[in-house]
Amino acid sequence: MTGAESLVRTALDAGIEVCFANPGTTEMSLVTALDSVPGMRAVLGLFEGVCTGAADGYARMRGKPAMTLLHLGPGFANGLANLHNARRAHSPLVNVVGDQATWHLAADAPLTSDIAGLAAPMSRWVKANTSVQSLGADTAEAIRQSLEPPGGVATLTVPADCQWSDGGSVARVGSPSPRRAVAGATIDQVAAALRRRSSAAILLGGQALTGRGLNAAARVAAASGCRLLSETFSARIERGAGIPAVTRLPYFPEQAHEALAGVQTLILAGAKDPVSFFGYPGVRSRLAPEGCALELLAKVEDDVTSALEALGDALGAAKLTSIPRLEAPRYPTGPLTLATLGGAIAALQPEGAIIVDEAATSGGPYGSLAASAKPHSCLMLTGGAIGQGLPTAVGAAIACPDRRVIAFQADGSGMYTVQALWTMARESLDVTTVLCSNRAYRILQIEAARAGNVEPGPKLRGLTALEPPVLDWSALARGFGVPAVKVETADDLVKHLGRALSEHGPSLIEAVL
Ligand SMILES: Cc1ncc(C[n+]2csc(CCOP(=O)(O)OP(=O)(O)O)c2C)c(N)n1
Repeated sequence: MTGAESLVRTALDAGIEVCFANPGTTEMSLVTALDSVPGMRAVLGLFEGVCTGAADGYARMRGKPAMTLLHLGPGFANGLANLHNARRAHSPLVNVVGDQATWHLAADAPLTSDIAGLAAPMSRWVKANTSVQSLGADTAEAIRQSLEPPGGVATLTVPADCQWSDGGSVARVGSPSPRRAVAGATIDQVAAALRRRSSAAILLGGQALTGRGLNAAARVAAASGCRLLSETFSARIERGAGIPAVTRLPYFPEQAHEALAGVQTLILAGAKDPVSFFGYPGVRSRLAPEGCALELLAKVEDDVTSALEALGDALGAAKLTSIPRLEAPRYPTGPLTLATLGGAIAALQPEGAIIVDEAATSGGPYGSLAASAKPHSCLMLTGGAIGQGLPTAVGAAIACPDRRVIAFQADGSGMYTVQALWTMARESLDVTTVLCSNRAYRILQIEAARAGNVEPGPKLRGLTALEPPVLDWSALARGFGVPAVKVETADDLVKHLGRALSEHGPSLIEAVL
């Protein structure tokens, strides 16, 4: 068995089913092994950020890692921004990065670089494999490390000669540690705080945003009268009719302060003490009001859902009865605005849809309507590194082929990893992209205005406008093999979105705002 075959067999035995790849010469033995050892789906991404973002989306939906296969330092570096988002999402993910043959490293050939140095900031575990004999075991350890709660990015570099040489052996993946159970004393302490304080809120993150977590949190809220908030950017949140709704902590600090105003005790359940996305002059980093007491119920790596359930029991909470109604969908008509755009998606999204939300400033109204739409999962931009949406949609569609994916996508962000459209076409994925064409980096224009720059100069205007020339998204999508239309009214959006969602395969609707 070659080293490459030992790696693929070890991964297959551990349940890894997909490899998102953009290979080069130093990975060709691994590519060959993907044929000689059948069983793993190999998906080509035309930019490494597509591969890493897709692996992130896959992990968020399946709770287990996909593999990426990337080419040396430069190829790996192209995937870093989406690995940053994956790290913030606590997604289990295994990067396999080819390296020069062990004996060729010292020659310092042009593509040689410090891959471990590039990997460290975005990975929880990095190892350089150095022998064919240990490649199976190194692969198994990478997989185990990715699965250690709450999940994370593991990166293994594999020299070309360790891949092609004989002498490989399959290794078994050790069990990751279970999630830590929250101590009874902590549950009692938080229950006491909830009984004592009139104004408390629970900030939910990670596992707390699963259906089970949200139900448990809603019981706690019903019994104690506390408010429920979710972190601003969730890796995954279950939402819609029948699922308890929570208030998303707003992005801008003034609005976040408002959402938290009057909270005397903030309980953290799988979320961190919330901070402002950026520092602004005269604005504190922390968002909770001064003097607000913090209670840590569970860290993101803990068994957060069981802790919430135990908290409900400690408070004597009843079973959950009231759940949001499904409001009859009303199809918007008239001009295309953010409200009609959001209304069309909320009305038409099928049950069980996966919404990948990188709509940026175009997403606000939809966010408020989503709680009463059909139940769905929503994946958000966890690390703020834009260009996550389209790749994550690819990964989510491959993870869940029987669910419809809607990529709700801002135009500026979409351009970073636009090649993901080609993978959607190549793999015939059921992804409907609703592209919000506002032809600007609107958020940066808003930030400039907030900073007092109300009359932007030509450079600021030039660096935040995406026209001229206008990005012809319908033409771009068609160029990547994805059928596309351009719509300029709500009526046309409803018509084309309805049709796109009823057909198999990818499509893109360019919504001109
Ligand atoms: C990788 C990366 N590069 C640059 C930025 C800075 N940035 C944040 S938002 C943004 C523009 C977003 O524009 P768009 O996606 O069109 O959304 P809009 O603000 O127009 O709604 C940029 C360039 C970033 N966050 N991440």
